[in-house]
Amino acid sequence: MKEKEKKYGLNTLAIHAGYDKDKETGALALPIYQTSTFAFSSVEEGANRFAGVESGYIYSRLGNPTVAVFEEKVAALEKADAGLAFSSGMAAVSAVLLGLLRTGDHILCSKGLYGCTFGLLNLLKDRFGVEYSLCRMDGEASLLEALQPNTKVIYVETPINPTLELVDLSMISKMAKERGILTVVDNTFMSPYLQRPIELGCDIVLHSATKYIGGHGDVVAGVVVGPKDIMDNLRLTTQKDIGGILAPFDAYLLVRGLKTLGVRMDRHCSNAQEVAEYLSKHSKVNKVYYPGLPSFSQYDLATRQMEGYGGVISFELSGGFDAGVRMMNQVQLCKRAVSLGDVDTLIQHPASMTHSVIPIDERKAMGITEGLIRLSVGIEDVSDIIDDLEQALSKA
Ligand code: LCS
Repeated sequence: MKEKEKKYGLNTLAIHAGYDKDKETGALALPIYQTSTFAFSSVEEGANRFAGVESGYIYSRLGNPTVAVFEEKVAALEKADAGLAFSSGMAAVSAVLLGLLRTGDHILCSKGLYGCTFGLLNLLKDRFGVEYSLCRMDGEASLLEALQPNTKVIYVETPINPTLELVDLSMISKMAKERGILTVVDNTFMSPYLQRPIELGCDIVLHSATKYIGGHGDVVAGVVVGPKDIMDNLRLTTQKDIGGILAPFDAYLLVRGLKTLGVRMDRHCSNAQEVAEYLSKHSKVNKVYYPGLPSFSQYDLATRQMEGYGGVISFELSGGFDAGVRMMNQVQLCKRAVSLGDVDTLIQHPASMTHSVIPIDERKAMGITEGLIRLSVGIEDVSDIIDDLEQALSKA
């Protein structure tokens, strides 16, 4: 973050960090540098850029001005030194894990992960000999028991997708630091507006920017932020050489989306709170998982660690899976779709959709029952969302 930006609040940074105006034209909206390559004014200039003795662009896989603004903005919001943008959340996750781990290392993960992250861990284990284990991380004792002498990274989602179980980030970052282990947090469910793991002592934060960062359901992207030395290393290795980079137009959409992050997140939170309270009183609903309900088992931790409870709710219908299918087939305003964090309300069934690649026993251990439904509450009028759920539930 630039020195003069340090005094700004998150809403100001979301609009202004990383870009002032175009130096040549004064264009206030971010220009889309839709170019694959950059012309050098001399051979010497090209050689100096390749040698790293002169700054400047070379080729868009190695850096692009539109993409750089997005990277800087997310880094400013997450209070990180630097950021790297990717073509998807999974490109970001794989660049981080491949960049930090080598054969023989162990990675300790929260018990509950996005399905494809789980798939990637298995690929790393089977093909590259990187061991992983899953741990509930519900206290220092369970973490101590799960740590191994070769643990190099602790990787957590919090809230965990889709059960919304939380991990105490201050607790794990402290234990990791004492042992020289890096902590990586997938902050997709919260966005930097609601949770900033680096301020809680964690090292690296990543996002599926497809979700709240973009916010409008029109781009698939990922971003990683953290200490400059680690980001520089990832930029020159797994970002450059694997090459899952972000396109300039997508970076433009993300920068545009980020400008309204705060107002969107406030509305996601207030709508989700009302919907969660409505669902928790409904006779056909067995259980509601939402960190903002005082009945949520980790409500105190949520209140301490997060600046809002987020927009995602999971719930179980008393009629089980069949009732869930009936209900999901009745919704009209809420869209039957995976993903989350869009301005539109989305409803999905993790066991058959986002988490279907996880074997059923593992899924059960993660708390993903067959009848669990996940709702990503949008920013429509909340009364319309509740009316739609009411008519769908009446037929469940
Ligand atoms: N991390 C989390 C927590 C996610 O929820 C997802 C995608 C990813 C990483 C991967 O990001 P992507 O490559 O899709 O940008 N989650 C999805 C979901 O819950 N429904 O559809 C995708």
